[in-house]
Amino acid sequence: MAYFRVLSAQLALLQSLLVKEESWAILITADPDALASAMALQRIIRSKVRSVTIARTNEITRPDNLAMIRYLNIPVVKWRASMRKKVQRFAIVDSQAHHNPAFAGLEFSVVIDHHPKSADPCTAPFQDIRPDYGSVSTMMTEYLYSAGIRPARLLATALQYGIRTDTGTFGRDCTDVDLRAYHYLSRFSDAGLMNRILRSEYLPEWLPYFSRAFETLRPCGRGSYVWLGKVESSDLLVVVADFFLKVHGMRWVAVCGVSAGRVIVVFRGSYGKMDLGAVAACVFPEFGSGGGHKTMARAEAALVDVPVENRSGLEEYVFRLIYTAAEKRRGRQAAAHAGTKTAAQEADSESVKRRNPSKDGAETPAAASDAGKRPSQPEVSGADA
Ligand SMILES: [Mn+2]
Repeated sequence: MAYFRVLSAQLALLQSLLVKEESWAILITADPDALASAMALQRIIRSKVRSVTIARTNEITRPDNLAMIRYLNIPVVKWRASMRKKVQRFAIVDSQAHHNPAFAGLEFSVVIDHHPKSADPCTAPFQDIRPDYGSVSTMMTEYLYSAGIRPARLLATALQYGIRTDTGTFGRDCTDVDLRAYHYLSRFSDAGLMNRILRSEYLPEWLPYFSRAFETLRPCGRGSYVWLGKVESSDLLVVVADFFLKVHGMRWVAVCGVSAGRVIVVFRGSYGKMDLGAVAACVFPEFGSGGGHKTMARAEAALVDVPVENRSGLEEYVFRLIYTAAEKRRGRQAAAHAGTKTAAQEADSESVKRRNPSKDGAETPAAASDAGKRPSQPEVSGADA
Protein backbone atom coordinates (compact mmCIF):
# COMPACT_ATOMS: atom_id res chain seq x y z
CA MET A 1 0.00 0.00 0.00
CA ALA A 2 1.25 3.41 -0.87
CA TYR A 3 2.27 5.57 2.04
CA PHE A 4 0.39 8.60 0.66
CA ARG A 5 -2.10 9.39 -2.10
CA VAL A 6 -0.74 9.12 -5.61
CA LEU A 7 -0.79 12.58 -7.13
CA SER A 8 0.62 11.95 -10.59
CA ALA A 9 -2.36 13.58 -12.37
CA GLN A 10 -2.13 16.71 -10.19
CA LEU A 11 1.65 16.88 -10.62
CA ALA A 12 1.30 16.58 -14.41
CA LEU A 13 -1.19 19.44 -14.41
CA LEU A 14 1.12 21.54 -12.23
CA GLN A 15 4.05 20.69 -14.49
CA SER A 16 2.09 21.88 -17.54
CA LEU A 17 1.92 25.38 -16.00
CA LEU A 18 5.66 25.70 -15.49
CA VAL A 19 7.55 27.67 -18.12
CA LYS A 20 11.28 28.22 -17.89
CA GLU A 21 11.05 31.96 -18.70
CA GLU A 22 8.42 32.83 -16.09
CA SER A 23 8.82 34.16 -12.57
CA TRP A 24 6.45 33.01 -9.84
CA ALA A 25 5.29 34.51 -6.57
CA ILE A 26 3.76 32.40 -3.82
CA LEU A 27 1.56 34.70 -1.74
CA ILE A 28 0.81 33.86 1.86
CA THR A 29 -0.71 35.18 5.03
CA ALA A 30 2.35 34.13 6.95
CA ASP A 31 1.86 31.56 9.69
CA PRO A 32 3.83 28.35 10.23
CA ASP A 33 1.61 26.23 7.97
CA ALA A 34 1.64 28.80 5.16
CA LEU A 35 5.40 29.37 5.42
CA ALA A 36 6.20 25.66 5.32
CA SER A 37 3.77 25.02 2.46
CA ALA A 38 5.20 27.87 0.42
CA MET A 39 8.69 26.52 1.02
CA ALA A 40 7.57 23.09 -0.26
CA LEU A 41 5.85 24.48 -3.35
CA GLN A 42 8.94 26.54 -4.10
CA ARG A 43 11.02 23.37 -3.82
CA ILE A 44 8.75 21.52 -6.26
CA ILE A 45 8.67 24.17 -8.98
CA ARG A 46 11.90 26.16 -8.59
CA SER A 47 14.07 24.24 -11.08
CA LYS A 48 11.47 24.51 -13.82
CA VAL A 49 10.86 28.26 -13.79
CA ARG A 50 12.98 31.41 -13.77
CA SER A 51 12.42 32.30 -10.10
CA VAL A 52 10.05 31.70 -7.20
CA THR A 53 9.48 34.39 -4.55
CA ILE A 54 7.64 33.70 -1.30
CA ALA A 55 5.80 36.91 -0.39
CA ARG A 56 3.81 37.58 2.76
CA THR A 57 0.97 40.08 2.96
CA ASN A 58 0.99 40.41 6.77
CA GLU A 59 3.46 41.53 9.43
CA ILE A 60 5.06 38.78 11.47
CA THR A 61 5.39 39.54 15.17
CA ARG A 62 5.09 36.27 17.04
CA PRO A 63 8.55 35.22 18.22
CA ASP A 64 7.99 31.55 17.38
CA ASN A 65 7.11 32.46 13.80
CA LEU A 66 10.15 34.73 13.59
CA ALA A 67 12.31 31.97 15.04
CA MET A 68 10.96 29.55 12.44
CA ILE A 69 11.93 31.93 9.64
CA ARG A 70 15.37 32.56 11.12
CA TYR A 71 16.34 29.01 12.07
CA LEU A 72 14.87 27.37 8.97
CA ASN A 73 16.18 30.01 6.61
CA ILE A 74 12.86 30.70 4.95
CA PRO A 75 13.33 33.25 2.15
CA VAL A 76 10.14 35.22 2.69
CA VAL A 77 9.78 38.87 1.66
CA LYS A 78 7.07 41.43 2.24
CA TRP A 79 4.66 41.65 -0.70
CA ARG A 80 4.55 44.99 -2.49
CA ALA A 81 2.25 45.86 -5.37
CA SER A 82 5.30 47.05 -7.31
CA MET A 83 6.53 43.43 -7.44
CA ARG A 84 3.63 42.60 -9.71
CA LYS A 85 5.41 43.76 -12.85
CA LYS A 86 8.19 41.24 -12.38
CA VAL A 87 5.95 38.24 -11.79
CA GLN A 88 4.09 36.30 -14.46
CA ARG A 89 2.47 33.61 -12.30
CA PHE A 90 0.90 33.65 -8.85
CA ALA A 91 0.18 30.89 -6.37
CA ILE A 92 -1.53 30.91 -2.95
CA VAL A 93 -1.07 28.28 -0.29
CA ASP A 94 -3.01 27.90 2.99
CA SER A 95 -5.49 30.57 1.93
CA GLN A 96 -7.81 31.53 -0.91
CA ALA A 97 -8.09 34.68 -2.98
CA HIS A 98 -11.19 35.94 -1.14
CA HIS A 99 -9.50 35.71 2.29
CA ASN A 100 -7.35 38.75 1.86
CA PRO A 101 -7.96 42.07 0.10
CA ALA A 102 -4.24 42.09 -0.81
CA PHE A 103 -4.95 39.13 -3.13
CA ALA A 104 -7.72 40.99 -4.99
CA GLY A 105 -7.13 41.64 -8.67
CA LEU A 106 -4.42 39.02 -8.99
CA GLU A 107 -4.94 36.05 -11.26
CA PHE A 108 -3.82 32.88 -9.54
CA SER A 109 -2.49 29.85 -11.38
CA VAL A 110 -2.24 27.63 -8.30
CA VAL A 111 -4.37 27.49 -5.14
CA ILE A 112 -3.60 24.83 -2.51
CA ASP A 113 -5.57 25.15 0.71
CA HIS A 114 -7.42 23.39 3.51
CA HIS A 115 -9.92 26.10 4.54
CA PRO A 116 -13.53 25.69 3.43
CA LYS A 117 -14.02 26.31 -0.27
CA SER A 118 -15.28 29.75 -1.18
CA ALA A 119 -18.67 30.17 -2.85
CA ASP A 120 -17.01 32.50 -5.38
CA PRO A 121 -15.77 30.57 -8.36
CA CYS A 122 -11.99 30.20 -8.34
CA THR A 123 -10.53 30.37 -11.81
CA ALA A 124 -7.06 29.01 -11.01
CA PRO A 125 -6.21 26.23 -13.48
CA PHE A 126 -4.64 24.26 -10.63
CA GLN A 127 -6.60 24.05 -7.41
CA ASP A 128 -6.48 21.54 -4.61
CA ILE A 129 -8.70 22.48 -1.68
CA ARG A 130 -9.17 19.86 1.01
CA PRO A 131 -10.95 21.09 4.13
CA ASP A 132 -10.62 17.61 5.63
CA TYR A 133 -6.84 18.02 6.01
CA GLY A 134 -5.43 19.37 9.27
CA SER A 135 -2.77 21.38 7.47
CA VAL A 136 -1.57 22.31 4.01
CA SER A 137 1.86 21.13 5.17
CA THR A 138 0.38 17.61 5.13
CA MET A 139 -0.84 18.08 1.55
CA MET A 140 2.58 19.43 0.52
CA THR A 141 4.30 16.44 2.13
CA GLU A 142 2.17 14.23 -0.10
CA TYR A 143 3.13 16.28 -3.15
CA LEU A 144 6.83 16.02 -2.35
CA TYR A 145 6.49 12.28 -1.80
CA SER A 146 4.58 11.79 -5.04
CA ALA A 147 7.12 13.89 -6.95
CA GLY A 148 9.93 11.73 -5.57
CA ILE A 149 11.50 14.67 -3.71
CA ARG A 150 13.11 13.85 -0.38
CA PRO A 151 12.61 16.91 1.81
CA ALA A 152 15.83 18.47 3.06
CA ARG A 153 16.38 18.98 6.79
CA LEU A 154 15.06 22.55 7.03
CA LEU A 155 12.06 21.93 4.78
CA ALA A 156 11.09 18.76 6.68
CA THR A 157 11.34 20.62 10.00
CA ALA A 158 9.24 23.49 8.63
CA LEU A 159 6.52 21.10 7.44
CA GLN A 160 6.45 19.34 10.78
CA TYR A 161 6.10 22.68 12.55
CA GLY A 162 3.27 23.62 10.14
CA ILE A 163 1.43 20.39 10.95
CA ARG A 164 1.98 20.82 14.70
CA THR A 165 0.70 24.38 14.72
CA ASP A 166 -2.45 23.83 12.68
CA THR A 167 -3.45 20.67 14.53
CA GLY A 168 -2.65 22.13 17.98
CA THR A 169 -0.03 19.40 18.25
CA PHE A 170 -2.52 16.77 17.08
CA GLY A 171 -5.25 17.87 19.46
CA ARG A 172 -7.70 19.26 16.90
CA ASP A 173 -8.55 18.95 13.19
CA CYS A 174 -6.05 16.13 12.98
CA THR A 175 -6.48 13.13 10.72
CA ASP A 176 -4.52 9.93 10.06
CA VAL A 177 -2.81 11.46 7.10
CA ASP A 178 -1.56 14.44 9.16
CA LEU A 179 -0.01 12.01 11.62
CA ARG A 180 1.42 9.89 8.83
CA ALA A 181 2.98 12.95 7.19
CA TYR A 182 4.50 14.06 10.51
CA HIS A 183 5.92 10.61 11.10
CA TYR A 184 7.33 10.40 7.57
CA LEU A 185 8.97 13.84 7.92
CA SER A 186 10.71 12.85 11.15
CA ARG A 187 13.14 10.80 9.05
CA PHE A 188 14.49 14.04 7.60
CA SER A 189 13.78 16.77 10.15
CA ASP A 190 15.97 18.25 12.87
CA ALA A 191 14.58 17.75 16.39
CA GLY A 192 17.07 20.24 17.85
CA LEU A 193 15.91 23.04 15.56
CA MET A 194 12.30 22.15 16.28
CA ASN A 195 12.98 22.55 19.99
CA ARG A 196 14.61 25.91 19.49
CA ILE A 197 11.50 27.14 17.65
CA LEU A 198 9.18 25.69 20.29
CA ARG A 199 11.18 27.47 22.98
CA SER A 200 10.75 30.87 21.34
CA GLU A 201 7.21 31.44 22.48
CA TYR A 202 7.78 34.70 24.39
CA LEU A 203 9.82 37.87 23.99
CA PRO A 204 11.70 39.22 27.04
CA GLU A 205 9.83 42.55 26.76
CA TRP A 206 6.54 40.72 27.28
CA LEU A 207 7.46 39.55 30.77
CA PRO A 208 6.06 42.66 32.52
CA TYR A 209 2.64 41.77 31.08
CA PHE A 210 2.91 38.39 32.77
CA SER A 211 3.65 39.96 36.12
CA ARG A 212 0.64 42.23 35.63
CA ALA A 213 -1.41 39.14 34.77
CA PHE A 214 -0.38 37.31 37.96
CA GLU A 215 -1.27 40.37 40.03
CA THR A 216 -4.74 40.82 38.57
CA LEU A 217 -5.69 37.16 38.15
CA ARG A 218 -8.87 36.32 40.08
CA PRO A 219 -11.77 33.88 39.91
CA CYS A 220 -14.72 34.79 37.71
CA GLY A 221 -17.48 32.28 38.32
CA ARG A 222 -15.92 28.96 37.43
CA GLY A 223 -13.34 30.63 35.22
CA SER A 224 -10.64 33.23 35.76
CA TYR A 225 -10.27 36.89 34.96
CA VAL A 226 -7.11 38.81 34.07
CA TRP A 227 -6.84 42.56 33.45
CA LEU A 228 -3.75 43.78 31.57
CA GLY A 229 -4.83 47.39 31.09
CA LYS A 230 -3.25 49.15 28.15
CA VAL A 231 -1.39 46.81 25.77
CA GLU A 232 0.56 47.58 22.61
CA SER A 233 -1.26 44.94 20.64
CA SER A 234 -4.15 42.59 21.29
CA ASP A 235 -1.77 39.76 20.33
CA LEU A 236 -0.41 40.07 23.86
CA LEU A 237 -3.80 39.20 25.29
CA VAL A 238 -3.75 36.04 23.18
CA VAL A 239 -0.22 35.16 24.33
CA VAL A 240 -1.12 35.56 28.02
CA ALA A 241 -4.44 33.71 27.61
CA ASP A 242 -2.70 30.79 25.88
CA PHE A 243 -0.22 30.65 28.75
CA PHE A 244 -2.99 30.22 31.34
CA LEU A 245 -4.39 27.28 29.39
CA LYS A 246 -1.41 25.34 30.63
CA VAL A 247 -2.28 25.86 34.27
CA HIS A 248 -3.70 22.70 35.81
CA GLY A 249 -7.33 22.98 36.84
CA MET A 250 -8.10 26.23 35.06
CA ARG A 251 -11.32 25.75 33.12
CA TRP A 252 -11.25 28.98 31.18
CA VAL A 253 -9.70 32.41 31.33
CA ALA A 254 -10.74 35.83 30.04
CA VAL A 255 -7.74 38.08 29.46
CA CYS A 256 -8.74 41.70 28.97
CA GLY A 257 -7.06 44.90 27.98
CA VAL A 258 -7.27 48.08 25.99
CA SER A 259 -5.59 48.49 22.64
CA ALA A 260 -6.08 51.07 19.90
CA GLY A 261 -9.11 52.61 21.59
CA ARG A 262 -10.90 49.30 22.06
CA VAL A 263 -11.52 47.15 25.07
CA ILE A 264 -10.79 43.57 24.10
CA VAL A 265 -11.52 40.27 25.85
CA VAL A 266 -9.73 37.11 24.75
CA PHE A 267 -11.27 33.85 26.02
CA ARG A 268 -9.45 30.56 26.18
CA GLY A 269 -10.70 27.32 27.65
CA SER A 270 -9.15 23.91 27.93
CA TYR A 271 -11.77 21.66 29.40
CA GLY A 272 -15.24 21.95 30.87
CA LYS A 273 -18.51 22.37 29.09
CA MET A 274 -18.68 26.14 28.81
CA ASP A 275 -19.20 27.38 25.25
CA LEU A 276 -16.93 30.44 25.30
CA GLY A 277 -18.06 31.56 21.83
CA ALA A 278 -21.60 31.89 23.17
CA VAL A 279 -20.34 33.76 26.26
CA ALA A 280 -18.28 36.14 24.13
CA ALA A 281 -21.34 36.88 21.99
CA CYS A 282 -23.14 38.42 24.98
CA VAL A 283 -20.38 40.14 26.98
CA PHE A 284 -21.00 43.64 25.70
CA PRO A 285 -24.67 44.49 25.95
CA GLU A 286 -26.08 46.75 23.26
CA PHE A 287 -22.67 47.57 21.79
CA GLY A 288 -19.51 45.83 20.66
CA SER A 289 -19.23 42.38 19.15
CA GLY A 290 -18.14 38.91 20.10
CA GLY A 291 -18.09 35.27 19.13
CA GLY A 292 -15.82 32.36 18.37
CA HIS A 293 -15.39 28.71 19.10
CA LYS A 294 -16.18 26.70 22.19
CA THR A 295 -12.60 26.95 23.53
CA MET A 296 -11.37 30.13 21.78
CA ALA A 297 -13.36 33.33 21.57
CA ARG A 298 -13.11 37.08 21.59
CA ALA A 299 -15.28 40.06 22.39
CA GLU A 300 -14.54 43.71 21.86
CA ALA A 301 -16.02 47.17 21.92
CA ALA A 302 -14.90 50.70 21.16
CA LEU A 303 -14.05 52.63 24.33
CA VAL A 304 -16.21 55.55 23.18
CA ASP A 305 -19.23 53.22 23.27
CA VAL A 306 -18.63 52.23 26.90
CA PRO A 307 -21.08 54.19 29.10
CA VAL A 308 -19.23 57.25 30.43
CA GLU A 309 -19.79 56.33 34.10
CA ASN A 310 -17.93 53.02 33.58
CA ARG A 311 -14.87 54.29 31.74
CA SER A 312 -12.82 55.07 34.84
CA GLY A 313 -13.55 51.71 36.50
CA LEU A 314 -13.07 49.65 33.38
CA GLU A 315 -11.35 46.70 35.06
CA GLU A 316 -14.32 46.15 37.40
CA TYR A 317 -16.93 46.95 34.75
CA VAL A 318 -15.55 44.39 32.28
CA PHE A 319 -15.27 41.82 35.09
CA ARG A 320 -18.99 42.26 35.88
CA LEU A 321 -19.98 41.91 32.23
CA ILE A 322 -18.01 38.71 31.80
CA TYR A 323 -19.17 37.27 35.11
CA THR A 324 -22.80 37.93 34.19
CA ALA A 325 -22.48 36.53 30.66
CA ALA A 326 -20.68 33.40 31.87
CA GLU A 327 -23.03 32.68 34.77
CA LYS A 328 -26.06 33.16 32.53
CA ARG A 329 -24.60 30.79 30.01
CA ARG A 330 -23.75 28.25 32.69
CA GLY A 331 -27.31 28.38 34.01
CA ARG A 332 -28.70 27.84 30.56
CA GLN A 333 -26.35 25.00 29.76
CA ALA A 334 -27.20 23.30 33.04
CA ALA A 335 -30.91 23.75 32.38
CA ALA A 336 -30.60 22.48 28.82
CA HIS A 337 -28.70 19.51 30.18
CA ALA A 338 -31.51 18.77 32.61
CA GLY A 339 -33.97 19.21 29.76
CA THR A 340 -35.90 21.92 31.56
CA LYS A 341 -35.91 24.92 29.33
CA THR A 342 -37.87 27.61 31.14
CA ALA A 343 -39.65 30.62 29.78
CA ALA A 344 -36.93 32.82 31.26
CA GLN A 345 -34.26 31.07 29.22
CA GLU A 346 -36.37 31.33 26.08
CA ALA A 347 -36.58 35.05 26.64
CA ASP A 348 -32.86 35.17 27.26
CA SER A 349 -32.00 33.36 24.04
CA GLU A 350 -34.35 35.70 22.20
CA SER A 351 -32.46 38.71 23.50
CA VAL A 352 -29.18 37.17 22.36
CA LYS A 353 -30.62 36.66 18.91
CA ARG A 354 -31.78 40.23 18.69
CA ARG A 355 -28.39 41.64 19.62
CA ASN A 356 -26.42 39.30 17.50
CA PRO A 357 -28.41 38.17 14.47
CA SER A 358 -25.41 36.62 12.73
CA LYS A 359 -24.56 34.50 15.76
CA ASP A 360 -27.97 33.13 16.60
CA GLY A 361 -27.05 29.86 14.91
CA ALA A 362 -24.44 29.31 17.62
CA GLU A 363 -27.29 28.77 20.07
CA THR A 364 -28.10 25.35 18.61
CA PRO A 365 -25.76 22.44 19.33
CA ALA A 366 -25.47 21.60 15.61
CA ALA A 367 -24.39 25.09 14.67
CA ALA A 368 -22.07 25.28 17.67
CA SER A 369 -20.22 22.18 16.56
CA ASP A 370 -20.12 23.67 13.09
CA ALA A 371 -18.52 26.79 14.52
CA GLY A 372 -15.93 24.50 16.08
CA LYS A 373 -14.69 23.59 12.64
CA ARG A 374 -11.93 25.45 10.92
CA PRO A 375 -12.85 29.07 10.31
CA SER A 376 -12.96 30.41 6.79
CA GLN A 377 -10.10 32.73 7.69
CA PRO A 378 -6.74 31.45 8.84
CA GLU A 379 -6.92 31.18 12.62
CA VAL A 380 -5.30 33.70 14.93
CA SER A 381 -3.78 31.27 17.36
CA GLY A 382 -0.39 30.07 16.28
CA ALA A 383 -0.70 32.38 13.33
CA ASP A 384 0.31 35.93 13.01
CA ALA A 385 -2.93 37.18 11.57
MN1 LIG B 1 -3.25 26.07 7.59
